[in-house]
Amino acid sequence: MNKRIVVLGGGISGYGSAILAKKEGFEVLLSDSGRIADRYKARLNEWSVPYEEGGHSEEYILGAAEVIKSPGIPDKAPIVQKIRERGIPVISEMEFASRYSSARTVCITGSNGKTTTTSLIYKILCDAGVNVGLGGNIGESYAYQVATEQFDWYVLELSSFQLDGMFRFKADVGVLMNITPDHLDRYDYKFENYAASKMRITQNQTAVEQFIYMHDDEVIAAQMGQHPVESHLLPFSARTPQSEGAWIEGDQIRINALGHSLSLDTRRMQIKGIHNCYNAMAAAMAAVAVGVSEENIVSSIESFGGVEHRLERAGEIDGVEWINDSKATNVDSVWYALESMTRPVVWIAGGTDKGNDYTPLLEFARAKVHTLVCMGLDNAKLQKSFDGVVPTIISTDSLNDAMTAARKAAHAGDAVLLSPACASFDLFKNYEHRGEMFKQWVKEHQN
Ligand code: UMA
Ligand code: ADP
Repeated sequence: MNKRIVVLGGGISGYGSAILAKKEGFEVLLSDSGRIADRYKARLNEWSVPYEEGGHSEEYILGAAEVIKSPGIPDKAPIVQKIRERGIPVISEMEFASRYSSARTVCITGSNGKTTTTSLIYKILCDAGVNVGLGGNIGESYAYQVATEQFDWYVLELSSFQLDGMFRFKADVGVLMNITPDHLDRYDYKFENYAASKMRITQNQTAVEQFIYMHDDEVIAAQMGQHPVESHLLPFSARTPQSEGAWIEGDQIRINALGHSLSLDTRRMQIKGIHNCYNAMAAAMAAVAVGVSEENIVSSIESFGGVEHRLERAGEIDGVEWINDSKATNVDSVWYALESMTRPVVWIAGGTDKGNDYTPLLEFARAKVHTLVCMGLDNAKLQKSFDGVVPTIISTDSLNDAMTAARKAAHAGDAVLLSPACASFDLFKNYEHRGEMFKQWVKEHQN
């Protein structure tokens, strides 16, 4: 029997998969077309896992029984196309690792809100003393943890790229936050392909497993209309009162799920905005499904301070509040950022445009933003989109200039919001770098 497994990509996903494959007795090669980081090499050496870098040994790879592909490698990569032509199954780290784990899983996907909701569920479970691991599109490799830890539960954040390589995997509790356009370059620029990928969160589920999803999302509703879901349904909604599920009544979040009822007072929560109500509703129902008590859920959600770079308060200068929302790299996340603003706004936006359509932002921009500071190497599209909508538009091409302009434009009682709607790669290494620089500037300019 062919026991050869090839792992493509030597990042966090690949190194963990290769170690698990080795532990399970496969003949394994980790192959990376670029460089493998020293920290991963050290771990691979520790486990005597063979690896290559700077190219893929085609002949050897095409003799594999199965290939585990890292999520960042697109299907159009020549080596992946050749593997598929040979009919060799291509799977993801999640699919592979789940075969060797008896732990149950809470899996979270969506276009926005994955990391916040995943982190919140993980916190609730940790606070309640559940023996739980965290993985997927966040933190340590899931496969590496399956090789080295013994958890009862995993909370897994899943990107569409990870879901694409999952076939027999079944989430015990699946969570779908929303589906809005993102990553379309990987889906032949067809939104329906991306939406179908997100719906894989429900695959193989039966009435015994729970599917927690946003009831108000029309794309999800359309998908569920086309491909009925077998799972036990737990919807969350801002509008429609549900018989079972979660909804909002004034300042209260009501949850009635799996025979448990609880209420959350949104005024007592540290995370703000309607999107964070959705995140809290989803997290609370997931925790109910795991078996956490009502009062533990309420106290853990109330003490959750949010995740760095997501509407994070960076500090105050002369009565102006500075907010770091550097992770808002698409239009939908900025919509929720502007929605949650209660002060007049100086808005810093821009960067590498992903084919954005800014129309959904016009209403909030008109009502709440008095100055737009564009921060990017090419600001023309942003300027044109908000010309005549926002009274003052300033174009800058560095963080320092953008911050100085924002400080000048802001009055006491205003908020300066960095919520770019764009990727960061024109001026920064990544969104974290952009957020760090923003916070650093605020710190240096506080008295
Ligand atoms: N590579 C090849 N051959 C190729 C192309 C690339 O070998 O043809 C190699 C690169 O040289 C590199 C490796 O593949 O060394 C990178 O693999 P990767 O991009 O999949 O990166 P990982 O470090 O393994 O991280 C991936 C996810 N990255 C992406 O999906 C881009 C991580 O999500 C995830 O946490 C990790 O697996 C563990 O499962 C990050 C991410 O940015 C956070 N996700 C996207 C997002 O959130 O928007 C989806
Ligand atoms: P993801 O992991 O899906 O990128 P994050 O939790 O990191 O999601 O949040 C990314 C951006 O989206 C942040 O700007 C955040 O404020 C915003 N956001 C968080 N939750 C939601 C949600 N439920 N709907 C829309 N936007 C959200």
